[in-house]
Amino acid sequence: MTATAEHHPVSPVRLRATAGPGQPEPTPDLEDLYRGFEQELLVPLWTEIGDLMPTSPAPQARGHLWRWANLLRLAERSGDLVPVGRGGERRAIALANPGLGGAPFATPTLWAAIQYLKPKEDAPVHRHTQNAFRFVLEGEGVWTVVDGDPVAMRRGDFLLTPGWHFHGHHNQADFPMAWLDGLDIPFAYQTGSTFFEDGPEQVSDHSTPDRSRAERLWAHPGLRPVSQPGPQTSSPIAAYRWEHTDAALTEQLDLETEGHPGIVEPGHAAVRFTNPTTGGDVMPTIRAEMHRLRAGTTTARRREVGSAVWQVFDGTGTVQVDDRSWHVGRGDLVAVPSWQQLTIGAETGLDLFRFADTPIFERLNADRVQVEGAPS
Ligand code: GTQ
Ligand code: FE2
Repeated sequence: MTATAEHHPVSPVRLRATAGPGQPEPTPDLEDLYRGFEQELLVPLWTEIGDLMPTSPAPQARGHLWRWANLLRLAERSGDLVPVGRGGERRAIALANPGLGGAPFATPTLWAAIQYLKPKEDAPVHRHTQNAFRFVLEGEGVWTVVDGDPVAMRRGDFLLTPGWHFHGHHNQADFPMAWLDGLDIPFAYQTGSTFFEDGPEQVSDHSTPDRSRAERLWAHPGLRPVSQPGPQTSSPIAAYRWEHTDAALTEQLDLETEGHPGIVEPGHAAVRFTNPTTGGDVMPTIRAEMHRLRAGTTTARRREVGSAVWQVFDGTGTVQVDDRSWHVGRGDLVAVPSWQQLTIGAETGLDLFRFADTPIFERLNADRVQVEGAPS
């Protein structure tokens, strides 16, 4: 191998001289110039401008549906065949967006996975800079232990594991449990901002308290402990319980019936999980919400900068992303890429969990929302 070849073993850059608006005349001299660019790993803007700077977002990610029944079947099979322990860390199976080249990314920023833990299994303790949450579609019997604080997981609960907190999971029941994990793994991966550390192999505390210490300290509506002033990066509430989320949505719709304000749009109630120390999103990179549509309601067509994943919690309906539409039921998951039009129609009453990367774009003043029929 020559010194030059070592410098540029194989240039990944391939440039083609093509005719077109704003393009120079394809000539042997131009081809020569382009080979020179390739040699030096250079790319001119004029061949790339359409892709790089579209007039509005043209994401590589695609709108896509994953059926919960299929995820669950494969998770159960993984339970038969794949151990959980140090190294693999978790029996978690990620949604891979078909537009993202096979990477285990639901969207360019968001990881979504089904995780499966069999009776009496422990998922080892670790911590990482990635922010994580769990959302429970069905089942119970697993406790996630966050910095030594065991947090029960049950249907409808939304649980937090913010970045750099040690966490492991243990299943104390006689039956397996599956749930949804959401993390900002793709964002951390693609920006090279990832740190990871092992904790003890075994979860040290196998106790099964009904309420975590974090909830006992923090989860009282409108009340915060005086000993803990000041804003915190992520919400200290380890678990947002379904009974509270459900009651908030029920009351929004009841208020609508009584003629009072509070809903998003007719027949559509929604709540956002928040950090009580700031009033903002639960974690720096992830927004999470619960939506409830009355039977027969269709949401306004809406698009926004940033990507999201929706999971049907209960009921049936249709989800349309740009020109694709799916009939959905309990547990089904849909990835919604940036700036693609979303419409949801409720066949029955429909409850949906949603998470999105919007806080990133808000922080950068790059957020934008467009709702059809609303003044822009
Ligand atoms: O449960 O700690 O789906 O670290 C991916 C990475 C779950 C977890 C995932 C993780 C976890
Ligand atoms: Fe983790």
